[in-house]
Amino acid sequence: MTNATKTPELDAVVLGAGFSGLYMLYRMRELLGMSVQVYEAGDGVGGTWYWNRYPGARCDSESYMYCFSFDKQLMQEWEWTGKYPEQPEILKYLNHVADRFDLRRNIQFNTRVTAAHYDEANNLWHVETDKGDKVTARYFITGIGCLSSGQIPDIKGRDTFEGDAYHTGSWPHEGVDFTGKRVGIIGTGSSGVQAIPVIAKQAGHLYVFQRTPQYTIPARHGTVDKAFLDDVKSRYDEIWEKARWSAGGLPVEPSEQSALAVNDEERRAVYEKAWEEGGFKFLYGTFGDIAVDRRANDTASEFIRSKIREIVKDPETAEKLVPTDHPFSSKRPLIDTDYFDTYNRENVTLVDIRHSPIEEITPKGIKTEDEEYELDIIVFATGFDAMTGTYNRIDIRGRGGERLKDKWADGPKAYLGLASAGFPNMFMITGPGSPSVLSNMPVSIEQHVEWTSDLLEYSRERDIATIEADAEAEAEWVAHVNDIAQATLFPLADSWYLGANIPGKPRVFMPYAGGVNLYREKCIEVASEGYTGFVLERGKATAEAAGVR
Ligand code: N01
Repeated sequence: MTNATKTPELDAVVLGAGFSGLYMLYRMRELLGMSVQVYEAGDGVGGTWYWNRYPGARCDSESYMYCFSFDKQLMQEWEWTGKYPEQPEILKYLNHVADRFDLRRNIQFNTRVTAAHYDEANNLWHVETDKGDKVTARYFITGIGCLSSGQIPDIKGRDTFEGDAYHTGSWPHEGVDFTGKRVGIIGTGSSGVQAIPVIAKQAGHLYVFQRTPQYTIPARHGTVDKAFLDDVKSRYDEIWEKARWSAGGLPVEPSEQSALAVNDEERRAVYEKAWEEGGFKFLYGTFGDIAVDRRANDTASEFIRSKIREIVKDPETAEKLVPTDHPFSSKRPLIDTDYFDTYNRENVTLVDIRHSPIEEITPKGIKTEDEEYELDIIVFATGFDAMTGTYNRIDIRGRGGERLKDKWADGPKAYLGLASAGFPNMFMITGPGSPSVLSNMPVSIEQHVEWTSDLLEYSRERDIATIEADAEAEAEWVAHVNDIAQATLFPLADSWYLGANIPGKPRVFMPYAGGVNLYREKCIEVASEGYTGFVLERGKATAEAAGVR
């Protein structure tokens, strides 16, 4: 890219108008008075919640915690209707936020950033879009989400299918009518498990192509109790503070008891109660060692297996649905509504593709080793090239023209998941190496946005022009992220956390598993010590006058 200018046109270019981009824009514009241009590929705000409109899509965090906390009035005035927020309601909320804070005027929709190159001579970023925009900015900030590049497996004959095919992560806005149709769905992760019961109610027949059986806990979804919400609102500050200092970004009381410290009867009673109450409490609120101790985990895994066998009436189908190849919660834990029950419906067939793999997609449907299934619609609930996929699709180049994609060829390298050495003045909101996907996202997003904007303010006050992660600090952090993951049960599953769902992707555990609380503590420590692990360089003019570099 050419056209180097000495002074950037903008203080910042921000990518994405989801939770991250919206709050970054608000913070930089309103609190720091900076000029910001947001580019958003969709034609509206919402990020993940703009794209993922598949039937049954909703969040697994309870609604009162799946929102912003930066504006007390906003918190008081918004009324959630569902216990868990459904996709249309979250989208409505984010549209409300965009309007309430007049954010749209700095967002250019239908525009994808294609390239961002750091210009060392002028210390600025040249940013280009697919609409032909070319702008320069001091800071380049990504709010591109962790799960924004959909993955459709390269199955033989994929493009020959004559019916309609959809990926859950880029669902048609007008919806899909499944009435009376023969539908095949591939994938039983969070998206599949949510979509399957809803599609089954509409479809003529639904075939679920399952590669890995899943543990899933009932959500016990319903409308949110008004008295409960009123109580929450009267204690919101306290509740949020608890979430900020929790491991998962939720105001739950984690159990400290070991699953191995109680007898079988007591343990079963604890699991039963959590199963009845529903949601993530089963993971956090039952026993403290489920996610780290294999023997403790076995008790939880076995309990869920017993529930599957209890719910699913056909024993053969039940056995196919029972997960045995990985421990509970080593893949992303799931919560569902009527998932296992759905397999009791006459119009639903489970196809075990672990034992009879898909050979090809034909013009008529899906052909496994054993049978060809004729279909009108195929739904790919096959996930995402998580955490790094979207970065790799943008031509990001740092010092000396180094491509981020090349630097990350063996796995992402970022200090605190916020910045990468060699890419000055670039910041990632919930980047790899931060708690992000292992936490309630809005809590982590707010922490990143606030920490980053504090750093920008600190730098402005001191005339610091270049902020860059130190390579040594980055290497230590990446090693630390890996060490923490090794102490958990996460490495025991083939999951997208490890890049295992993408052929050829390096097997590296990407999010920080130490918890939102420990991570926050580390970020505060880094800031209070003058941003240790970052190299801060002053602006040329000031530096020359002061005789420093
Ligand atoms: O994707 P996934 P997702 N042949 O990668 C299967 C968030 N989210 O979209 O397990 C056959 O989890 C794959 O099988 P296997 C949440 O963080 C949140 O469901 O790899 N099957 C798996 O079953 C979540 O974790 C919410 O063997 C293939 C499925 O496709 C993340 O997004 C809702 C295959 C993919 O599951 C991703 O969830 C939705 C192939 N070639 C999503 N390739 C909520 O908050 C893949 N599969 C509620």
